[in-house]
Amino acid sequence: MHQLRNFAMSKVTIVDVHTHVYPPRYVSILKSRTTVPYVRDTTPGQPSRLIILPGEDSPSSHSTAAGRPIGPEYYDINAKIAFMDTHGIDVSVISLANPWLDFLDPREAAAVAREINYDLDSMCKTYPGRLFAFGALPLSGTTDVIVNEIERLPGYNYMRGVIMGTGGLGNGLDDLSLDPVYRALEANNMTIFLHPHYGLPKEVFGPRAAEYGHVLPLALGFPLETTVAVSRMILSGVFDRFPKLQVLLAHSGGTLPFLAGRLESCIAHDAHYRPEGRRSIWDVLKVNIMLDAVVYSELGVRAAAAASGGDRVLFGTDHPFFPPLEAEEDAKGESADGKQSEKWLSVTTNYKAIRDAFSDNNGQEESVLGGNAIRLLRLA
Ligand code: 5CU
Repeated sequence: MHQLRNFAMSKVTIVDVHTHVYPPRYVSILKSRTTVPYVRDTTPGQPSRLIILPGEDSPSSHSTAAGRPIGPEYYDINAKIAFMDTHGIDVSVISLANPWLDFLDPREAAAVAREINYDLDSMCKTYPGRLFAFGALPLSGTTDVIVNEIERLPGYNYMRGVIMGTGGLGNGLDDLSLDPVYRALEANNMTIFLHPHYGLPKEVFGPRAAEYGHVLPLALGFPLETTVAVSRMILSGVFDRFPKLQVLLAHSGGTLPFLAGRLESCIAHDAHYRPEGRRSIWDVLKVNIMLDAVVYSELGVRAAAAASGGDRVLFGTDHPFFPPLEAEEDAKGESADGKQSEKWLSVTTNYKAIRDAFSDNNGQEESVLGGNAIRLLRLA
């Protein structure tokens, strides 16, 4: 059994780039809704449940497939800091969790994005130096509205990019209508944190899928969704048109590190797809892509480092998702203080994967734990 090194005691600065929050204002929006996404207040004494994924809105089931209990770790920034302290994390780059602002009426998207970004920046201000943020975009609005919000972000102190799902304006991330958005992000030095939400069509998982809770959509649907989305960006030439655009891929890029060679080969053998001057996927991986290390295995971290370079892999936790099961059961929507000091298996597994992946490579582990994020996201 490995002993986890106490990173908090060492000089290594640990940065978590994949850590979410639902600001209270956003929780209020979810509470006002009755269709996915929404927060369902159940019977008194029971925790409210966060229903965000397609198909999890079945009140009869108490399994994980019927949403998750929502406690302060989802919306209270003090709970985030307590979690960071428990796990030796010095700095977190917080982001709104899925499904972000995708579902908003286009008429309200601009105002809500402004408010949520203000809330995120204000949370960062409460703990100067410990928190930075990826903002949210009003993607249901017009491109003018979206670009306008991007141009506001550098005016905040703590914004380092934006979190985006795979839907774009409704037609995915290879949609040419997104070019003004990519142009504005590149010009304003704002990294895209590309994160899944919609998964794969449920038919893919077969008629018994519900018996397996969230396992198939989260373990396979999420990473494959990201893989398809970023592959479409590459194929449509987004990185040829915007060669400085930076994209951080959730969950170590899904299966992109493993399948990049196959993608390259299929391109080389496709008579119908012959774009002029196309950059290779390997080049894009090393120049435009960063991969988080939220993959829970040494093998996965090694693949990420082999694909993008150990200088472009960044530690993350996915907090507040994947809590210990007992903490979920205890979440009563009140203070979760009693559970703040417990280490989360999801986090210790990722620490161990990073340590094991770089056991023979001095310095790389520290870079992945924090140095890369500090350099690439300008957190110094
Ligand atoms: O457990 C989940 O549903 C999730 C989710 O929705 N989003 C995320 O980032 N991680 C886990």
